[in-house]
Amino acid sequence: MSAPTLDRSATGSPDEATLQEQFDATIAADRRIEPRDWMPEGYRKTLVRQVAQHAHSEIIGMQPEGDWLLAAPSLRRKAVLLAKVQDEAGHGLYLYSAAETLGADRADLTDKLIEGRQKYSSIFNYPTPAYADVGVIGWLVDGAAICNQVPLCRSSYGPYARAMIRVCKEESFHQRQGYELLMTMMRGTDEQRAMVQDAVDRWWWPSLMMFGPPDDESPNTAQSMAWGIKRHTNDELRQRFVDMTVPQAQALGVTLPDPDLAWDESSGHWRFGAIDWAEFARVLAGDGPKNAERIARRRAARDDNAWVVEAATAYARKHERGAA
Ligand code: BYC
Repeated sequence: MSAPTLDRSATGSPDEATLQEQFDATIAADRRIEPRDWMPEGYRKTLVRQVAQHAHSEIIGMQPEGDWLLAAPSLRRKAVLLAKVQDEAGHGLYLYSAAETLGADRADLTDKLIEGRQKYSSIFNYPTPAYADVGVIGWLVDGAAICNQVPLCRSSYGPYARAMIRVCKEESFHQRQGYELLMTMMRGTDEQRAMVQDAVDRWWWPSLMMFGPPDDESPNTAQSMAWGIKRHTNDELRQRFVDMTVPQAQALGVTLPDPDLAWDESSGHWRFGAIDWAEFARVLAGDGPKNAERIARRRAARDDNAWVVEAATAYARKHERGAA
């Protein structure tokens, strides 16, 4: 449901205090803020930060799996992977469009990403040396993304929440294709099983880091939850992911690389070991295994394809003039 539209006719423009009151009432009633509505500058900035970072993650996230497009082991696997990687491009496009409804400019956001002034998810700075990585990304990375993004379908900003609905449907397909790929490999040879286990060992901890810093070190969570942008804290979603994933690992027949992982009867949750937050900080600071390569490739894509943007812009202008 959208926010009540302000009546600006009787007394001219309402003052800032009235607008703030109206905004607070919309949030308190759990209704959506739409692009036409007044919003506090902090709310707009927080959304641009999160939505842009999310969009960048989708686009940069095409690279690790994209590396396997030319080496997929069969035509079927290639078609599935191609569809998945194309979906990620689509997610990036919806999200850049959502950011544009907040007044952001897409080319400017891309420049900020390339210049290191905006972030993208830490997870995409890890390498994909084996084909099993494609399956593990689908299972763990898309699985973590679903845990994080399903609640965002109820985010208070309308265009972001609506984009998330379609994104989550597609992520479910991604997660299943990954799990199915891994099940096939686990039914294969000893070498294939070893390849899956090695990929799980490499991706497990970075997947837990995707949810962001622990709650007591997350500067943005409290305000983002008060505004209804985020619906759960980082630690709540991380726990949900672990609880969901451990039985899947058991069904698959792989071991999660955490000696402290144990079922806690009293809380009804899986307890897990300490996350290496120093590694997370290093990756965020640009010092992960693949940071430089990911950004160099994104920069080359922007520069090499600038002529397409120029040609499309000139074509659109010509048609606008014709219509006028
Ligand atoms: N990586 O206060 P916090 C996909 C930053 S792609 C990097 O907790 P917040 C897929 C955070 O930005 C899906 N940075 O922040 C695609 C902040 O720094 P700034 C990606 C991280 O925003 C292709 C600082 O740390 N999903 O599914 O309240 C193939 C403090 O954090 C990370 C999304 O983007 C990280 N992991 O919460 C396959 C979800 N974590 O900005 C799959 C949308 C934290 O102040 N985003 N930081 O400089 C969110 O839900 C939230 O932004 C986060 C962080 C939970 C990630």
